[in-house]
Amino acid sequence: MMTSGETLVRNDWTRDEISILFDLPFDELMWRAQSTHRQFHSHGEVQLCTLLSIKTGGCAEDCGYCSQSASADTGLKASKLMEVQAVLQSAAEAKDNGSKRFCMGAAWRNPKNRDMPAIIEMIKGVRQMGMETCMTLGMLTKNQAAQLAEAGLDYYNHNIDTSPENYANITSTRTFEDRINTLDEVRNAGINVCSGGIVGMGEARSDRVGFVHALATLERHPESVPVNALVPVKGTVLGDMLADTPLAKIDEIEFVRTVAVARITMPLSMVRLSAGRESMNDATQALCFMAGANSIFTGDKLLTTGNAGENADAALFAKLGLKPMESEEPMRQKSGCGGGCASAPVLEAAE
Ligand code: SAM
Ligand code: DTB
Ligand code: SF4
Repeated sequence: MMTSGETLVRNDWTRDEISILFDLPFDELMWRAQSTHRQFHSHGEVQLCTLLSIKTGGCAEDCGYCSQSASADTGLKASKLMEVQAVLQSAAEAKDNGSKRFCMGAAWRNPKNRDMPAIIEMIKGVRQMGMETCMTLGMLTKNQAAQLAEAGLDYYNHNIDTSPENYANITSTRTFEDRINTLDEVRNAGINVCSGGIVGMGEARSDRVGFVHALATLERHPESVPVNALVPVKGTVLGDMLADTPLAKIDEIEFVRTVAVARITMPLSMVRLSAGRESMNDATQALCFMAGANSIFTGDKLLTTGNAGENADAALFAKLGLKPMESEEPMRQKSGCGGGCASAPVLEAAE
C-alpha cells in the first residue's frame, strides 16, 4: 500500500466498498473519479493505441461474445497467422497515424510453440519502430511468457472479462482460474499486464462490482485496464441475446459508472475506453474521459468489428480539447508499479 496526497493505492478493496462507489450520486462519483485522475495522470491527454488481428477466426474457445469462436455462426472467414512483413507494414501505418502502442491479437486458446519464432520477430520489429508492443494470444505457459519477455514485449492483454461467478455463463471452455494463472505467468515474467473486461453482456450490477473487485485486489493492479462495451455480433450467443432482448443493452450512465469506479480503485492504471465506442455518442465518450478513461483504440477497425475511425476521433478530440498522449505518463514510469505494490517508491503528483 502507498499514499500520494489524499489517495491511497490499495489492493484490499472489499466488494461492499466497490458497491458503495457504484451507488454514489453520479455527480459525486464523477467528482471523485476526476479528482483521483488528476492526482495521478495529466488531464486532457489520451493515449492512442492501434489493434491488428494477426490471426483471425476459427478459435477453439466458446466465448459467448466473440465473432472469432468456431462455435459462433458469424460467417467470419478464418485465416492463418499473418506474415511478419505484413504485420510490420500495418504497424508502420499505425505509427504514421499517431499511435504509440501497437496491439496484436490472435484468435487462439493458446499459442503453439511453432508460432513463437514469428511472434518474436513481430515484437522485435514493432519495437524497432519505436512503438510500444502489446500482444493478446490466449493462455501462456511459463516458458512462452519468458520468451515474450525476452523478445521485449511491453504489455500482454488477457481479460478477466466479468466477475468470477459470472465467468462460466460467458465461456465454458476455460475457467476464471485459468485466466488468473496466465496473468500470474505474465506478471512473473516481468511483462506489464493489460487486463479488463466487457460491460453489457446482460450481467448484473453485482457482476460489474465483482469484475472491478477482481482486478483491484490483484497483488499489483494491471498497468492497463481495458473497459469494453459489448459489440453485439450477429451469430454469437450474446449478440443474438441482445438482438432478442434489447432492454438488456447496457445503459450509458452505468457504463460510465464502471469506468469511474475502475479509475478510483486503480488510480495508477491506464483505463482504456475500448470496444463499443462506435455505438457511443460524443457525450457518452466525453463522460468516460471525465470519469478517468485516458486511452483508446484508434483506426476504423478493432479486431473484426468496426471502430470510430481516425477522422471521427480527430473531430471528437478537437471538440473536447483533448490531445494525443505523447508518451506514457512520467509519473507512472517513475512509479514502476501498477498499484497495490508494497515496495513502490513515493509518487509525485501530476502537473
Ligand atoms: N484469444 C485471446 C483471448 O481471448 O485472450 C485474444 C483475443 S480476444 C478477441 C481479446 C478480448 O477482446 C476478449 O478478452 C474480450 O474482452 C474482447 N472482445 C472480444 N469480442 C468482443 C466483443 N464482441 N465486444 C467487446 N469486447 C470483445
Ligand atoms: C480489449 O480489451 N479489447 C480489444 C483488445 N483488448 C484486444 C479487442 C476488442 C475486440 C472487439 C471485437 C472485435 O473487433 O472482434
Ligand atoms: Fe477465442 Fe479470444 Fe475470441 Fe475467446 S475471445 S473465442 S479465446 S479469440
